[in-house]
Amino acid sequence: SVDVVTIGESMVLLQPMNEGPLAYAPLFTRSIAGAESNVAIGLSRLGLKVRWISRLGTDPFGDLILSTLAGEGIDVGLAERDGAFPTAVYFKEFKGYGDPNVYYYRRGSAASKLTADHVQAEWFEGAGHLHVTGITPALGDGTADAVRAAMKEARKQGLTVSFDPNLRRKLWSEELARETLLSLIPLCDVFMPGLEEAEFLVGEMTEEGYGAHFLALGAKAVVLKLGEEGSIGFTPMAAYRANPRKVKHVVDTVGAGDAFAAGFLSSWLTRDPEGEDAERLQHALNRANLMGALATQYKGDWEGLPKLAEVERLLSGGRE
Ligand code: KDG
Repeated sequence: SVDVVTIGESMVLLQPMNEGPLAYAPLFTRSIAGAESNVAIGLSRLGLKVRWISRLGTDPFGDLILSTLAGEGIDVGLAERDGAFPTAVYFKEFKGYGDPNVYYYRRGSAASKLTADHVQAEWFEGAGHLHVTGITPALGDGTADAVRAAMKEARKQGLTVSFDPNLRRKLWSEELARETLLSLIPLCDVFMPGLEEAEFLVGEMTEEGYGAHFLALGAKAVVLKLGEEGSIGFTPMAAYRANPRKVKHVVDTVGAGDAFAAGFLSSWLTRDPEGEDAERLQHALNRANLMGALATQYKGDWEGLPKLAEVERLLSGGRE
């Protein structure tokens, strides 16, 4: 059986060895990344069984992504290969402060050719939960339909669904992004936007206002990421604010939201679902904040993510 299925594009990631303008970066390290596979790695390290679904070229970079994720214990057996289109690549540019810039080389990739016709009932068989993001619907002509079809099929088979809007402004227009992301919220159980994304979607409100608004759209839990301020979660029964986990030195913020999602879901999906909402939110948000914080301390989207024993040690007061 599988705890979590996730669907989305992963790319080869090239990171300059040094800070500074990408145009003058002569040396790179090579990794892989993608919001959904970052979540998959986080969940797998925390002890959950994860299946990752995507489309890759029949190229060496596709092989690299598969072997990396398989090496993390993730089931990649249902990922498709497509000989007609390539695996995508992206680059980071480190400035030495703030969020790194990202440059995508992904238009026309194998994953961007995902359509609703590809969505298979077997992707969800024996699984408990589906995690999707707002990146996939931004990728191609049919990818939004594919995400919608996957969310519906998952629900039909009794899975719960989480949705991180992961707004990537470089990938689509504001109007289409807003309309599409809003239309997917009623299909999810757990909606996990950042504060800026919430504002992008529905305009400026209080945190409580966002919670109430997204619950009214159909989510059963809303998790608002507040960055350095921590996070706050809402269900119809409860609200809980979790203090941020302080970090000594931020190296790379890319992937922190995915680590947060993995931390939240690893708790939310596995602890007593009959428990009190406030207590469930407290446990899940504290783990999520820790995971997000740890992800920022290492270069790369997921390399710094901890295993479960380390998370438990740190949350019970252990030192970093
Ligand atoms: O959340 C991290 C992602 O942004 C990164 O891995 C690349 O998937 C990616 C994307 O589309 O931005």
